[in-house]
Amino acid sequence: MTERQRISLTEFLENPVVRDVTSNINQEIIERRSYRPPVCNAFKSEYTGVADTDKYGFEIDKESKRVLPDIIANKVQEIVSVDQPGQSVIDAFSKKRVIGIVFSGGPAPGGHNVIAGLFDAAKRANPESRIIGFLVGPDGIIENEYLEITEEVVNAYRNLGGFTMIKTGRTKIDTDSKMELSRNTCKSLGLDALVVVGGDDSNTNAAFLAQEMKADGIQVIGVPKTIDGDIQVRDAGGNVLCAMSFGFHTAARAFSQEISNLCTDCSSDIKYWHICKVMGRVASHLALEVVLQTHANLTLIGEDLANYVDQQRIDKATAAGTVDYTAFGMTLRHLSRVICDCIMDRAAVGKNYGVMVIPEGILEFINEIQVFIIKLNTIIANYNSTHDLDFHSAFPRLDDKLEYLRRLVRGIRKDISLNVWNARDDELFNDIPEFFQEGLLTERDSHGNFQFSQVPTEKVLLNLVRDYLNILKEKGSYKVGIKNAYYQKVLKEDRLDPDYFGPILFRNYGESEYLLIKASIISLKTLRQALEKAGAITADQDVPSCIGKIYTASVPNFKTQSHFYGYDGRGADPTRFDCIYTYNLGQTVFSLIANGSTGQMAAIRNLEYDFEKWEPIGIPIAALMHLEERLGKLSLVLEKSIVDVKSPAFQVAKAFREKWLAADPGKDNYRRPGPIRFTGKSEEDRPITLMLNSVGNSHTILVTDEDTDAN
Ligand code: FBP
Repeated sequence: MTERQRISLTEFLENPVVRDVTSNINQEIIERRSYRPPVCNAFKSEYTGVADTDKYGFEIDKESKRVLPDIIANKVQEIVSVDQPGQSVIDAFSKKRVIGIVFSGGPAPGGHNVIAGLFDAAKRANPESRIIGFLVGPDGIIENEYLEITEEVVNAYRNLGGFTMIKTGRTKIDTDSKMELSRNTCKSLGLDALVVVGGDDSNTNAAFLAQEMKADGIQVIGVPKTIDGDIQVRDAGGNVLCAMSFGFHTAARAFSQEISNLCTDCSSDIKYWHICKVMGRVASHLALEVVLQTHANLTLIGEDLANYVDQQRIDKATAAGTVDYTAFGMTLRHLSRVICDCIMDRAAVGKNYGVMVIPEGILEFINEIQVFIIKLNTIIANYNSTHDLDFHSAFPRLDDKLEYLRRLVRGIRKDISLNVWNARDDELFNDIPEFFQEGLLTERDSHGNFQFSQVPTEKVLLNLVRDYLNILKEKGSYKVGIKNAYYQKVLKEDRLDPDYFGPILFRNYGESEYLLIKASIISLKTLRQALEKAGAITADQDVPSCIGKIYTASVPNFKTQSHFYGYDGRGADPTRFDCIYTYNLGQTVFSLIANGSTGQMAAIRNLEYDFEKWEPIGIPIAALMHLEERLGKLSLVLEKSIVDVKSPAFQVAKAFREKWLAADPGKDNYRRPGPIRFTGKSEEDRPITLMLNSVGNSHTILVTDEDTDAN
């Protein structure tokens, strides 16, 4: 044996292999950093212009007209290449500029490429232009904290996920003093333009900043970011201007890979139901994309539940000459019943396992819960403004909050003039588990949004599902189906006649591949009674062990594992789609700035088609705004786009619902999307929802009752 060399740990750490495998830099990062996304045709020229177009129209909100007068007349702008620019165009385009950029809200993969696209375009137009990144979100503008973005900084983050370069934050510039401080920062830095990369609320902020700083000559451009995919813009005529915010594709693919792994795992050890909550504060776009990517067994889409009508209840009420208002919209209890039915149906064919996807924002679409959220929003907002105190600091413990609500009912607290909270609310609220009460009373974010990510929605639903499954178990309707061939084998091994015992034990003997124990047999005691009653055994005989074995195998055990997919996907490195999309958004931002636009959101039209068809545009933000309840009062905000249950993507997912539930003796129908691959060919290079909607939009899809199952 060769003698082993003795070295110190310090020397060992210097070993090239050790150094290599412990380095922060690996091949993936090197490849990502060196990748240069292709640019849209318009950006191939040295100069670009913007052309106002009247092709698209909007229904303008009166309030928007009133408070955003200087940007309300903005039109959609198409970015066009300018091949033979005049000197004035060259001068304006290539002027030395200082451009500030800020990330606002939750991270979304691709943000760094927005900066890279902007940086490259700005430096190409004038190498002396400067890009400034405000640190930790809008607070960086308010407090004048920034990072000078250099070539070196940009190169370190090209095509990489997160917002790590300059961080992000959720502060809203919503008071006169914050607006004044922001304006001072922009002026003191000599900014020509400010770029706000954010979601619906942040683009709302961008519009107000654009209005505020118009007189100072500081342009403001928004960029549609959010993994939630809820910034989708159409004009009044339904023309798609922005099919999807950036980051959605990556997050959905990241979640899908994890969830697909769970599909593989659960169908291997066949003992768990995996309950996967996926992000999306309100809209269920991510859940919809995940089901299309993975074919998980059961996916709830909030928007679909809101439309639910319980025909049985209506018929019953009509027959009794009454109206049942609870028949419209899904209640939590009813939803748990729907879930239980799916679980039971799979168990009946021996599949007591599966994968269920629950959108984070599902509670938004459950009427009874939505009412609580709105009422509590109003109460909290009212308390804060009446007392100039924060409700959550004033009542830090759950008990204090509940006592405050009780006092409202008893009329002891007169904080709320309108009667928002009554005895019935209090009674219903006290009926729900403490952790859920706590969730519903959780602090709203700075934009007044309910923080669904803080509520263990899956736990709420699972508790109801478990309770109901226990009832079904006691009633004898929830059973694991026993494969007939297995039953035959087990009985024959013990030299018993399967055909004799079959009709005694099963409700469907001889009719089905999977046998279901009779509903009346719910314990060893009732099993023995059934056998005795049929004369198969006498009172002093034991239940044959093979029959005991079959019975035990038929008893369902609902074992679950819960998962939350959100922050992990938000931090993923962008898909190639998001890399290209965001880099071109950055280029679009620069074109809008260089052509004097303000109050516009950079976007790419035709994202749903091949790259060659992509068209960079500017969308007027003010025209998209409308009044919405926030922090208990109406505020002007950008409209969130939720899943359209008439969209081709949803209709396809719905048509495959039964097939993917796979409550039949056949195989499961899971799809393996695989990991996010930066290089190499992948079947779909953009969200499946977008692909289906683009194919579907060129057809009129007629959905009939018979179409509900595409098996
Ligand atoms: P944005 O709308 O800011 O992009 O954030 C969306 C989101 O990722 C939601 O899906 C989620 O509900 C929320 O952020 C979580 O927020 P936080 O990071 O504050 O926990």
